[in-house]
Amino acid sequence: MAKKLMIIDTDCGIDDAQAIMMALAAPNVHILAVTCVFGNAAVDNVCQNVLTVLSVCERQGIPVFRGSAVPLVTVYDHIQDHFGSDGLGDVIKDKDPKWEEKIQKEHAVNAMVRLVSENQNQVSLVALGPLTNLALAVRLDPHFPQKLKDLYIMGGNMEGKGNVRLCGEFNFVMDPESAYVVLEEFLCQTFIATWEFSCRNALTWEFFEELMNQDAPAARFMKMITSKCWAYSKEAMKNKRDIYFGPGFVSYDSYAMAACIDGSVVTESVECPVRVELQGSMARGMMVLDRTDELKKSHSVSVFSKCDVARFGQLLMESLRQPGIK
Ligand SMILES: [Ca+2]
Repeated sequence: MAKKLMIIDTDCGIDDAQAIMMALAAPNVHILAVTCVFGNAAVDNVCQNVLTVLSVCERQGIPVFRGSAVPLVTVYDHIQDHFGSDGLGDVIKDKDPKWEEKIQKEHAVNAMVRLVSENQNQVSLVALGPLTNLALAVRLDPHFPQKLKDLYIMGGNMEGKGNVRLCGEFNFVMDPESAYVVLEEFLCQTFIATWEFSCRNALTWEFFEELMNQDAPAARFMKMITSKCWAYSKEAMKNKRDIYFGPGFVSYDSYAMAACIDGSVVTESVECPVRVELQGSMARGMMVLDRTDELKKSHSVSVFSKCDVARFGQLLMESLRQPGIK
């Protein structure tokens, strides 16, 4: 069976690391590139984090590209240290002083445009951070979206609930203009795993323990980076998320990735046009679902609403059993 070609665009925090490992573990996936964007950490940190993840899984052959360091219009406001200031829980001591030499010289956006042009209608793009690189790609090449096979996004919201803002999700709030451009101009098949979708399909903390305590380098690495991170602390999560959705462990980016790897993970979706709000003091960056066709848009997207949590959990488990026996 031909492998699924994939480009992963990431702002590599802990959940991105988990999602990348899931792609690395998937036997049906060939990763063409990992492209980096600011978000959970500054873009240079993101590059280092991706290199670290690839090294833990012994997959250093996959090219890593540096992309946007700031949003399209606004200033990069590092609103919270959700996963620590380096994006991976601030626990990694031995940073590689030569990391920059391992990053490709080509800019991430140029690489995306090139790789997708070379493999037209074959590449799945999985976007796990702010959508700045994607917005720039469609500006560089207006035909970029139609050359994609499909697009998977972790971001936005579907019930008007937000994490970093009252009704705004982190990736979209970090660069609302880019999210707007992508959702207006990427007319390819598009799948969205929103914040609420991930939270509604949380796994139990018992599952989290079992996941982290597997006997493999990837699991030990994940256990280390989640060890001091409040976002992975059962006790510390008595916050907005628990108030809305009840307790549980959520690996946000992994849902979009799992859906790309195995479509059967998603069992129900809402098909409708969507738009990102760019104005307002409360709703800027919020995604709205147009179920009554008020916007008169020609393009609909699939917004995930239900997930096969058991299958999702299985993909997570397998992802931390790396590197596998060769
Ligand atoms: Ca992310």
